[in-house]
Amino acid sequence: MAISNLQIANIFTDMAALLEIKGESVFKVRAYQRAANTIENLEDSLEGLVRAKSDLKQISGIGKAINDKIYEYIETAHISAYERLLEELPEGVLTLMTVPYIGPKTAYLVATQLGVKSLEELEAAILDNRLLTIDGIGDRTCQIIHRSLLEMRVKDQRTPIGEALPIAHSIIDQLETVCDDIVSLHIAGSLRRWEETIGDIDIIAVCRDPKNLLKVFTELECVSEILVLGDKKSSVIIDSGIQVDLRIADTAALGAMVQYFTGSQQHNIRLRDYAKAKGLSVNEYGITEVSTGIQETFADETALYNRLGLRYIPPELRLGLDEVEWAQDPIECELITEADLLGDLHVHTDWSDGNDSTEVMIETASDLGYEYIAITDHSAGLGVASGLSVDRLRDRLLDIRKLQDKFSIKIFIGSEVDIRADGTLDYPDDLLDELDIVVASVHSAMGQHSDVMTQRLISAMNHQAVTIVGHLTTRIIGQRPPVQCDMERILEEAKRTGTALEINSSPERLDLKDIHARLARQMGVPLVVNTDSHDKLGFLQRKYGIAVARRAGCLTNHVVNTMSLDRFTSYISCPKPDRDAIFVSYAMARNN
Ligand code: DGT
Ligand code: CA
Ligand code: CA
Ligand code: ZN
Repeated sequence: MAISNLQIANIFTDMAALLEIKGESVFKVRAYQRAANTIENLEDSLEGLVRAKSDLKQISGIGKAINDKIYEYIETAHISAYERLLEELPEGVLTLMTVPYIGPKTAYLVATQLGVKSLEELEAAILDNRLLTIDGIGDRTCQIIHRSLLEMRVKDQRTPIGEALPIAHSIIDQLETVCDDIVSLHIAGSLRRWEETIGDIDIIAVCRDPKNLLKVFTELECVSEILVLGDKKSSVIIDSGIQVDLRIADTAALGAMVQYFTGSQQHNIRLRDYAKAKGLSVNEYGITEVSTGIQETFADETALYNRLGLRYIPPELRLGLDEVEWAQDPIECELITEADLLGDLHVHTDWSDGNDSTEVMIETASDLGYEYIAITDHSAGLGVASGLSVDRLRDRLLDIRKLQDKFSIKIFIGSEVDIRADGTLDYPDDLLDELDIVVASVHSAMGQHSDVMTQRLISAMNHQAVTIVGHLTTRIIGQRPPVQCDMERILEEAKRTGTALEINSSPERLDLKDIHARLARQMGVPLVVNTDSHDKLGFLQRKYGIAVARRAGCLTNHVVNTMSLDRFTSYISCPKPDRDAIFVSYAMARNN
């Protein structure tokens, strides 16, 4: 069986946690965290590299000790140091650490003092208040841990889009390889709508030999269970546990088929109600005039929407909200696209927890055609690996200023600064003043009460130096719940203080999420679509952030980093509360 990079990365992540519990040096712990991070983002397979006898120490973030352990694992399927660590520590520690808000220290205490070894035992300890006897766990934390436990139970049923989309593309590639008769393949369902999680993957095919396609689909190597093998549809479960449905359509009627199976169900209901009022009835085969019973078919979706007197509705908007009204507006308005972005304002390098050098990150942004980029490594605060101390950031400013001579893309000097638990920032004001861009984010004390968290975020937004609030709710989809806060108040304050809010494109975050981004857009809050890239491939994730912006109904001009360099420079040079006026005039000029 092939050994995946992720398997190895997970072992090093565990080792870092176990070493931390044992009280090993921060240096050593970070070395393992860094190695795990590097490996997760590595393009080449470690197994392949080891089989080719490559020196893994050439990879930045991998030293001798890690190199040897990777060789050991691939050659023997064991890492003895890891197994020794597991033996030394009480049973259950690693299981407990899968619960959000339970870190290594807490896991150790819970396992040793309460003898808790499983998630069921953890729940029992919560219910009879034993968990409260652990140092550092109060009522509030206990409630949050309980909520996380309940969320973990429902979690595994839906797949985050960041996992589902590459899988769908890989299945499409495989089908095209094994079947010559395919005319076209189309993604439908929630995946086409860019929902943040996907129940099952829906694919629609036009094929000269449908029977054969439906059969070879069930014979793909990744298929672990066949649910249906029919004439018009097959359904399978693949090895990652996801269901995939493949349906056959006719070319002439493809439009109605794709429209129907793209959904959402609520959108389809709205559309049918709207059609009914015009004496028409819509189904997956076409549109029928009720009075005559005559059915028309449509080769594409645009023709179908147009027949109803509507403009084409992008799948991202098919939420069953106001999109049918939107599509009646005679004024064309194009949703934002990836090509509209002219800069990225949240980027990490190997100076903090990124994996690529500053130059590589700048080059990549430049190749994307960006006019500007902000380098925003972490501040030194608690909770973030290898943030920059005040002195190191000062050195860094000089460094980056020098780099500017080599590039035509404008490099903004910035930082992702921790918003501390009390709402203050993690660098002194005079240093913050020297930065062009400050992304302020929460990385610690995420379990605060809603009132405290709301006030914490508002304090940060009131700081003159804060350009953007990053990944506002800190959620990790399916793993860490969002912080509790009063979103409407925060949006009002963002508008009032002239602070932009980030749509973080990382598919495990998507933060702000679609409905909050929509509310922000409606309230006139400036938005920014950032990738939060930790390596050069990270920039490709902008497609997920753009999808959130599109689902929020954003046009180009609702998003600040679509401004030209000149306009953006005047935007950030302006004292904060006045920035809103610049944004409003930009947003009013639709699609200029
Ligand atoms: P998922 O898979 O839970 O992430 O969400 P969808 O939207 O992909 O749902 P799925 O796979 O059950 O069906 C795909 C689309 O087909 C759905 O968005 C709308 C349409 N559809 C399926 N079943 C029904 C139905 O019973 N009624 C209506 N109106 N539409 C349906
Ligand atoms: Ca689906
Ligand atoms: Ca389905
Ligand atoms: Zn962050």
